[in-house]
Amino acid sequence: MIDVYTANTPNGVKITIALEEMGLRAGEGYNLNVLNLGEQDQKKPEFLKINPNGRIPAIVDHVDGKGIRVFESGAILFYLAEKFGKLLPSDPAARIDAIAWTYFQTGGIGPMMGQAGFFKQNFPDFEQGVERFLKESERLVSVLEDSLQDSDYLVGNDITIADIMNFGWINRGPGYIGLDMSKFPAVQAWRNRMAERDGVKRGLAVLES
Ligand SMILES: N[C@@H](CCC(=O)N[C@@H](CS)C(=O)NCC(=O)O)C(=O)O
Repeated sequence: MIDVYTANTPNGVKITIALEEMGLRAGEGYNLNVLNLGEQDQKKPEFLKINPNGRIPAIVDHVDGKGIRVFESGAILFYLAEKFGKLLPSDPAARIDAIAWTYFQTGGIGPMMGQAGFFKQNFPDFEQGVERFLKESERLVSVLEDSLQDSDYLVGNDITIADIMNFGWINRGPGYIGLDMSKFPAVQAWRNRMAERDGVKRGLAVLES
């Protein structure tokens, strides 16, 4: 069994979506532990042993009597993809492309949308701050838009970890930061394509109750 530590957030949903897409089920293939971020569960000493950075998501995989801890959503999805041989293409060029789009999300879309939302909510009068992160978020979404012109998913026509990484943010981020998505029809179509998948639906639903 894999112990999953997560919450219903843009980063948190990636793990349950990936596991459900890989055919695992909450309570069968993995144990779901939902942390209360408001109560600061993620900063408690027992959780810091799993993720020293004090953030969700994280997992512990139990293999041969040993616990393998993995933190950072990109690393977790890469670990699961390698373990189960799913959601990462074997072709070398496609494989590294999926990993590159994974880094693109953790280094770009996530932090930029996160900061845009933070400034908008907490310092709405600090126009330069709001504008800077909103503009950069928009630019990053336009990169996705260009890349989705000729394919159903970010790397060809099959879902990979790259889609799950970016979906976590594109599903909710624009609403959070007030980004007009009408300029990005290919991203919207891809988001809808993702949202219609059974594994994605289940991965979101297990965190909604
Ligand atoms: N780069 C990290 C980001 C993780 C992250 O920011 N998690 C947020 C929830 S979406 C969190 O734990 N926030 C609570 C906190 O910062 O204390 C990843 O991709 O796993």
